[in-house]
Amino acid sequence: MPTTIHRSVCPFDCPDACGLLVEVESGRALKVSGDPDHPVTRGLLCPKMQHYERTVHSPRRLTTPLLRSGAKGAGEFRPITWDEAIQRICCRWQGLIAQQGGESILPYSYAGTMGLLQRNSGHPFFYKLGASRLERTICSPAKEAGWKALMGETPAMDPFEIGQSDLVILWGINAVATSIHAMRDAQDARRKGARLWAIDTYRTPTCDACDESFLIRPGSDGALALAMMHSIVREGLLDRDFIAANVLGYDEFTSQTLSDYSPERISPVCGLAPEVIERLAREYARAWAPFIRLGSGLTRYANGAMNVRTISCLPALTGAWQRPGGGILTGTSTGGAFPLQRVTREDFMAQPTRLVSMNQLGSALTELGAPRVMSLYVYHSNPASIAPDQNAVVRGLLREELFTVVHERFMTDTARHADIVLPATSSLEHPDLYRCYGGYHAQRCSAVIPPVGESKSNWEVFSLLAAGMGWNEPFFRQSAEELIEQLLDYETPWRDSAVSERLRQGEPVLLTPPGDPKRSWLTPSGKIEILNEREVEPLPRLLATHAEGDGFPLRLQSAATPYALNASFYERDDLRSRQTCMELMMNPADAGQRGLSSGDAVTAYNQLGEVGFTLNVTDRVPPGTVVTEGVWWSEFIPAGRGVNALTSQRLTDGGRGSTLYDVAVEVGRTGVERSTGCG
Ligand SMILES: Nc1nc2c(c(=O)[nH]1)N[C@H]1C(S)=C(S)[C@@H](COP(=O)(O)OP(=O)(O)OC[C@H]3O[C@@H](n4cnc5c(=O)[nH]c(N)nc54)[C@H](O)[C@@H]3O)O[C@H]1N2
Ligand SMILES: Nc1nc2c(c(=O)[nH]1)N[C@H]1C(S)=C(S)[C@@H](COP(=O)(O)OP(=O)(O)OC[C@H]3O[C@@H](n4cnc5c(=O)[nH]c(N)nc54)[C@H](O)[C@@H]3O)O[C@H]1N2
Ligand code: SF4
Ligand SMILES: [Mo]
Repeated sequence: MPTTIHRSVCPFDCPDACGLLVEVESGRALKVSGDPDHPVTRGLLCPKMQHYERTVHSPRRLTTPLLRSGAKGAGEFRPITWDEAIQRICCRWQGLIAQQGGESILPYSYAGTMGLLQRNSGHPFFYKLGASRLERTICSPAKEAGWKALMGETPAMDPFEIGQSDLVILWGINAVATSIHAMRDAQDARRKGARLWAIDTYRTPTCDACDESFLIRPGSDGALALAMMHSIVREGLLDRDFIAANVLGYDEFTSQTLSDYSPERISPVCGLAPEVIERLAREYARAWAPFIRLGSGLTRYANGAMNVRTISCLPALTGAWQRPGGGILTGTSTGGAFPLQRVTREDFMAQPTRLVSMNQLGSALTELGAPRVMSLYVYHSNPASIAPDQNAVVRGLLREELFTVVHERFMTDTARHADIVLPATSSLEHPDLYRCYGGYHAQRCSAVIPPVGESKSNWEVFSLLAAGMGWNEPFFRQSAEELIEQLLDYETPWRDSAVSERLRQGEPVLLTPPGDPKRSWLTPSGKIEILNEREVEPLPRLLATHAEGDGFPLRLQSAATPYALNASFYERDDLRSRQTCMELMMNPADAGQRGLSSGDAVTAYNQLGEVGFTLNVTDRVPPGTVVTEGVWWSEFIPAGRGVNALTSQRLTDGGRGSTLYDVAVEVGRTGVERSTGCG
C-alpha cells in the first residue's frame, strides 16, 4: 500500500490549533508532523504531538463498548455490542425521565476535542432530553469577566503585533509549555531588540528564556498592578491626553483607590521589594510599545477576574494602546466566525433546565437534591482527575445508584467508575472544523484513517442515542459532514464565500476579524471603563484570595508540564517518563524548616484531603510556595489521589470560574515508608 499524506488539525485544548500533516499507510497513521504552510504552526509541533500516532494507535485505546462487571470503580468490565449499550442507556434514561424528570440526568464534557462539531454535538441531544445543563466554566471565564468589566466587547488585539513591541511581558503564562508559538513569536521579537519579561509564581522554563523574571505570591497580580500604577501616577509617567480622550474614571481611581496601594504597602502582599515594583513600573511606562501576553495562571483565584481587570488598566494609563505592538492580549475570540447555534440547537430545549457548575461536580453528585443526579454522561472530559475536590467527585462516582456512562479513548479514572464505557474515535478518525483562541485561523479536516476498533465519534453516538430514544427529528440523522457544511454554508463578517471554499478544501485559513480593536472601545460609554458602576466593585481594588483564610502555611501551585495536557497524554510512556513522577517542588528554606530533602515521600494536606508526592527541593520556587506539574492519572500515583484532592469547589469573583490554583497546604513526611513509583 502506498503512503499518503493528509492534512489534519490538532484537536487539543491549546491556543494554537496546529495544522498537521499525517502520513498514512494501510489505514494506520505512521507519522505526524507540523504543517509548514500553516500560518501559526509553520512546521513546529510541541513535544506532545510530535508522535501523536502513538496516542492514536496506543495499545491502551478502548475498542469496544464495555459493561461494568465488578464493584463500582474497580475497573472490571466485559465487552458488549453497541446495540446493547445504546439500548441499556436509553432504557435507563426513559425510566429516570418518567420517575424523576430529565434534570436527574447530567451531561459532563469539556475540551478533549476542540472541534466545533464534535465538541458541541451533545448540546442538541441533552437540550431535547431536558437534562440538567452544565456550566462549562473550569478554564478561564474569570479572564473574560475581568476583560469585559474594563473593555466591554472590545475584541482582542492582533497577536502578530508582538513583533513590533519593545517590551514583551509574559504574565502568568508558561508559554514554553502551553503556547509554544506565542513563545516563538516572543523570542523573534527579542531577537529584534525587545526585552522579554516573565511574571510568574515560580521559575518556569519560560522564565529561563526571558531577560528577567519576577516571582510573586500566588494571586497577587492585581496587587502588583495597583502598586505599579501607583508608581506610574506618582512619577507622572502617564499619558494624560490618551486618558482624557479614552478612559472613564481616572480621577475616581486615583483618588479613591490607587492612593492606598504604594509599592511599600504592596511589597509584602506580592513578595517583590518596593524598589523592584518601582523599576517595573518605570520601565513599563517608559517602553514605547509594551505588549502584555496575559495567561490564565493568575485567573484561577477568588480574585481572578479582578486580577485581569486591574492588569488591563496598565496600557490605559500609559497610552501603550496607541502604538503598534502596545497593549494587552488575553486571547482571541473567534466565536462570531461560524454560526455555532446550528449545531448546539438551544431551541430544542422545551424550557430552561437547572444549571450545574462543572467546578462543583462533587457537590452535584453527593449533595444536590430535587431531583438528585441519578445519571452522569461524560464525554471528552476526565472529571475524576481534572475537577476540583477529587475526594468529593470520587465519592459521588462511587454511589451505587448513580448510572454513569463515559465515552472515552482510554480507561481514565472517570471511565474506571462507569457502568457503561463507550469507545471514542481520535481526531484522525472523524471530521471536524476548528478555530483557535490564540490567533485567527481556522481549518476543516476529514477523517484520515478508519476508526480504531469499534470506536465512534461524539456526533455518531448522539445520533445513535437519539434513535434509541425514538426521536424522529431529521436533525439527528444528519452526517457529521452535513453538519459541518451548515457551519460553513453561511457568510459572516469574518469570511466570504471564497474563504469558506478554501476551508472546504481543507486549507488552513486566516480569518479577518471585523473592526479595529485599537480604535474603538466597545463599552457602553465608548471609553475604557476603569470606573464601571455596573460591576459589584465599581473600581479596581485589592481583593483577597480564598487560600489566605484557610489556615495552612504554604501556597500550592498546580502547573502545566510540556509533556501532558491537563490529564491527557498520560497513556504515553514516552511522555510520562519525561515527567518522571508526581513531584512537589519546595524551596530549600521551607524544606529545611520541615527537615525534608529531595526524594522524600511527602504528604501535602489541607481541609479537603491529602496527597502523596515525591519532594524536589529547589530554589526554582520561592519560599512559601510549593508547585506540582501535571494532572496525573491515579494508576501512576502511589496513593491514588492527585493534586485535585487538595483543590476546592469555590468559585472566582467573576465568571463562576474554578479556583484550582487558590490552594493552601501543609507538607510533612509521609508516615508510612513506601515505594513512590518514581524513577
Ligand atoms: N503542555 C501543556 N499545554 C497546555 C496545557 C497543559 O496542561 N499542558 N493546558 C492547556 C489549557 S486547558 C490551558 S487553559 C492553557 C493554560 O495555559 P497558561 O495560560 O500558560 O496557564 P497556566 O498553565 O494555567 O498557568 C500559567 C503560569 O501561571 C503561573 N501562575 C499561577 N498562578 C499565578 C499567579 O497568581 N500569578 C502569576 N503571575 N502567575 C501564576 C503558573 O505557575 C504557570 O507558570 O494551556 C493549554 N496548553
Ligand atoms: N489541578 C489542576 N486541575 C486542572 C487544571 C490544572 O492546571 N490543574 N487545568 C484545568 C483546565 S484549564 C482545564 S481546561 C480542564 C480540562 O479538563 P478536560 O477537558 O477534562 O481535559 P483532559 O484531561 O484533557 O480530558 C479530556 C479527555 O477527553 C478524551 N477525548 C479526547 N478526544 C475525544 C473525543 O473526540 N471524544 C471523546 N468522547 N473523548 C475524547 C481524552 O481521552 C481525555 O481523557 O482541567 C482543569 N483541571
Ligand atoms: S502546540 Fe498546541 S495546537 Fe500545536 S500541536 Fe501542540 S497541543 Fe496541538
Ligand atoms: Mo484550560
